[in-house]
Amino acid sequence: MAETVKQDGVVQTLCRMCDDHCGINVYVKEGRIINIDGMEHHPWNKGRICPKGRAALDFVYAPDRLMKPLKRQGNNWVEISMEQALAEIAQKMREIQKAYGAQSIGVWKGEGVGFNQQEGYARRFAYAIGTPNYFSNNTQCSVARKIGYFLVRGHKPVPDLEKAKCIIIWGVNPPYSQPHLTRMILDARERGARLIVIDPRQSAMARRADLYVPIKPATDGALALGMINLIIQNKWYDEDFIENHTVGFKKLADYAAKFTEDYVARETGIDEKTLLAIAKTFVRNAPRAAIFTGNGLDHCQNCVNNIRAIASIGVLCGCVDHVGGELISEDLNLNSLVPNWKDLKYKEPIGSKEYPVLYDFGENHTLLAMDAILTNKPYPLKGLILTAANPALTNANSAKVVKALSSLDLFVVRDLFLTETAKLAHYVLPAASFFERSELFVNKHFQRIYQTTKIIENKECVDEYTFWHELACKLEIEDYFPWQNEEEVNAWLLEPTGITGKELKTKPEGYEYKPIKYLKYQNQPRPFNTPSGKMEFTSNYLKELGYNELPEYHAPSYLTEENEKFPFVLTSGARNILYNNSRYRNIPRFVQAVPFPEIEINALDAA
Ligand SMILES: Nc1nc2c(c(=O)[nH]1)N[C@H]1C(S)=C(S)[C@@H](COP(=O)(O)OP(=O)(O)OC[C@H]3O[C@@H](n4cnc5c(=O)[nH]c(N)nc54)[C@H](O)[C@@H]3O)O[C@H]1N2
Ligand SMILES: Nc1nc2c(c(=O)[nH]1)N[C@H]1C(S)=C(S)[C@@H](COP(=O)(O)OP(=O)(O)OC[C@H]3O[C@@H](n4cnc5c(=O)[nH]c(N)nc54)[C@H](O)[C@@H]3O)O[C@H]1N2
Ligand code: SF4
Ligand SMILES: [Mo]
Repeated sequence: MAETVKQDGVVQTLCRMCDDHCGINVYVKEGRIINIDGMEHHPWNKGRICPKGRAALDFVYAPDRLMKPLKRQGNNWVEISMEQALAEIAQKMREIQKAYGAQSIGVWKGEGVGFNQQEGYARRFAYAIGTPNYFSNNTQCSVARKIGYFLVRGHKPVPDLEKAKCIIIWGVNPPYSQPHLTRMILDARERGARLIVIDPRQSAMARRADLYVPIKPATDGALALGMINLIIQNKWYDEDFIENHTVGFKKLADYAAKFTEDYVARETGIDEKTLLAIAKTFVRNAPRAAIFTGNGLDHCQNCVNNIRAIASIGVLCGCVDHVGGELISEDLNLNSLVPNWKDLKYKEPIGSKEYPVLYDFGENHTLLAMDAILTNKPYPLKGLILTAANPALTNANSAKVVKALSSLDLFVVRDLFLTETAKLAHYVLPAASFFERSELFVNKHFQRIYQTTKIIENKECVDEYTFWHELACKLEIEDYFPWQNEEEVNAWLLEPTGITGKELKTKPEGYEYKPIKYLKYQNQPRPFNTPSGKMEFTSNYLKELGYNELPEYHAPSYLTEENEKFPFVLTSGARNILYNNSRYRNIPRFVQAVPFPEIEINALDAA
């Protein structure tokens, strides 16, 4: 039974059943959370919550939730105290470090805790123990988009959905993955904005669109370059913006010339008329036009360059930071938990040779970690401390993942449940849920900061900070984690901003740290965060690494290596509203509603 921290009544905080952070009211009575509903005046979800949010109680009070640290003994689990577990883990870590070096231990943070403060702790811990091997779910999440956009623009834009006159929904499925954004898009549609959906599947959003574009998977780069070609040939671009703020226009124009209507139609399955309609609709409404992208573009071959091409369209049309266009959100100057990696003279991180760009963007490849564990190349990876991830289910090639994780000398998993991944561990540590911690969260769409409230407590289910802090104490590296608890961390993070935790408590709907401004790049000496300070249609950084400087299109292998035995193409993702990646499969009413994995297939193909 959880102990309550909060008195009876209503606590306003954020839902963290997915990474969207909707505002919620949490009703507490006699030591227990008894109900949850949406916070009316929260600008993000405006009182609405999805079924996962409503199921937060089933998650937090699940009967199969782990309440005690477990240690594997042969085929059995034995309960031990947190104190003993941490002491034994620290001892084993020292042995591995002595035998194989600091780099032989990896730290892994999963989507269960998202990309914010909790990620900062894990990265900081990796740095503190001297390993370059930090892994996260991001290798298989949206890092391709981050890289693609940053290479062209130096930032990842936020589509100004509320003011746009044309919205392209490209490889993203908001009704299922970010439900409240759907309302924003449909509101824009009601106001007269044109809606185009580019997706191989006729998604729910596609059925509401003015134009639905059923593209062949992973050929999005060809479509984008076809649009670019039309825009350039017809001089539909923003000459002024290109002249003053971009590099590589001529080279891009020459390259895109290959993407004629015929060629694009052959690659993508999109005919000439539709291609023209997409380009014209976008251009007519630009600069109040925005492309909203998602995982459909990340999870395929040629993803980074496909995304670079897509990122170039709004640049050509002057949508950058324009009202109703693609905004540059402004950050808040919080203290950073992540030290500068490049300060340390590390041994080469796993995957940094094969994927140097990924590494430059702060990630190491999780799939290559499996190879390193199994082959000891480029060097042994013997220990792994993993929190909030279930790679045995969520990483590609599950059989290999299971084999690799089972062969570690030390595998520690922190989770709320004994997952398929946890079952492979030597130690499983019970983790605090989001109701059991207080953290800061920055919503870049609205430029607001939030502080969530700790509502309940379970003695041995410590929060992420306490875990890293206590393990650091055992390893005598506590200087990196000098704060006594998360509240102290929050105060330190806030220090440079002048905002206090006390102030945040009075603003559950969020504290607007900066009002949204447009065209901020104008009159700035170095307007964009790219190597040239301009928007880059061509990348010298990539060229120096031996890659093509242009957003080159390569057809996916299912098109170039046709295989009669396998005539169909499977795309995964396209989320279910009840589940979040591997999560919530233990909630009985969800399992009842959707008991089996589902696949969507055309009836003719199925026949
Ligand atoms: N309910 C729920 N919500 C979630 C999650 C969940 O599991 N369940 N997961 C969360 C996470 S971690 C993430 S990263 C986000 C992801 O959410 P989104 O970014 O929306 O990504 P997906 O739902 O994977 O896929 C989006 C769309 O891309 C399409 N698609 C597939 N291949 C291609 C292609 O080659 N080209 C194009 N143009 N489209 C393609 C799919 O058919 C799908 O409709 O959702 C988050 N929200
Ligand atoms: N085939 C296919 N594979 C995919 C995808 C796809 O579309 N198709 N999507 C990919 C994407 S976008 C992502 S992000 C990854 C996600 O993959 P993972 O990083 O594995 O994330 P999840 O499955 O969301 O959650 C992992 C674990 O976090 C635990 N958890 C929940 N809350 C907490 C907490 O507060 N603390 C701790 N310590 N643990 C907690 C949950 O119980 C769960 O076991 O999967 C990827 N895998
Ligand atoms: S979308 Fe649903 S699960 Fe995600 S934060 Fe909002 S209410 Fe919670
Ligand atoms: Mo993700």
